[in-house]
Amino acid sequence: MYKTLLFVAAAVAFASAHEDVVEVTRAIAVLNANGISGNVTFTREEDDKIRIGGRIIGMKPGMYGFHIHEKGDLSNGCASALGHFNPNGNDHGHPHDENRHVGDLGNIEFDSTETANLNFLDHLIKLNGRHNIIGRAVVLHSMADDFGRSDHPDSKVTGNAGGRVACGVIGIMDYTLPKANAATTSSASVLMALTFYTFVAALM
Ligand SMILES: *[C@@H]1O[C@H](CO)[C@@H](O)[C@H](O)[C@H]1NC(C)=O
Ligand SMILES: [Cu+2]
Ligand SMILES: [Zn+2]
Repeated sequence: MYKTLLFVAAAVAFASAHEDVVEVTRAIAVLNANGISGNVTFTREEDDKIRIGGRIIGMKPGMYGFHIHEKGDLSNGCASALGHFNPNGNDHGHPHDENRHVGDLGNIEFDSTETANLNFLDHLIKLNGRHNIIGRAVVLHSMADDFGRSDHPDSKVTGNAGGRVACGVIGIMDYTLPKANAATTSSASVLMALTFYTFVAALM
């Protein structure tokens, strides 16, 4: 009983503290380099999946590797974005693989008008938390991603997708703010929990 009460008090305190966080619901990256231009949006949908949308123009018809790279640092062009975003130390893979980098979004296809219309879901990238892609970079490559399935030495690291032809930093577009009084609420809850703890402990 005593342990249950303590747990409830702690849970209440935690839930209130947890509210005190900005929740990003939509993000955008703008690409503009080497005659390639476009906008890529990332929208949070049901089940916390992310819908990738937008349009990129300027590549010859074909499939090209498309990833989230670790950093939003473009101070030395797309190179300083470093490698694929891989917080779990996995191998490079196909977006549907269990073993993949979080940043592995596979290939995007450019049609005969040199346009790629993006509209697909990913279950691993997120706009908040451990798999958060905000502040990192989207990178478009010069070749198709082989999903880690070829004999090329780079296959399991980069998908052997070639050079980086365009990149953009992923920024916040839409978000929900925590309630203005959330900080007060959460410290009040912690205080309540502590008082409660002392009270219950005194009864033991
Ligand atoms: C990207 O968005 C801007 C602003 O809405 C728009 O003018 C531009 O045409 C878009 N680019 C592409 C390739 O859709
Ligand atoms: Cu890449
Ligand atoms: Zn990868």
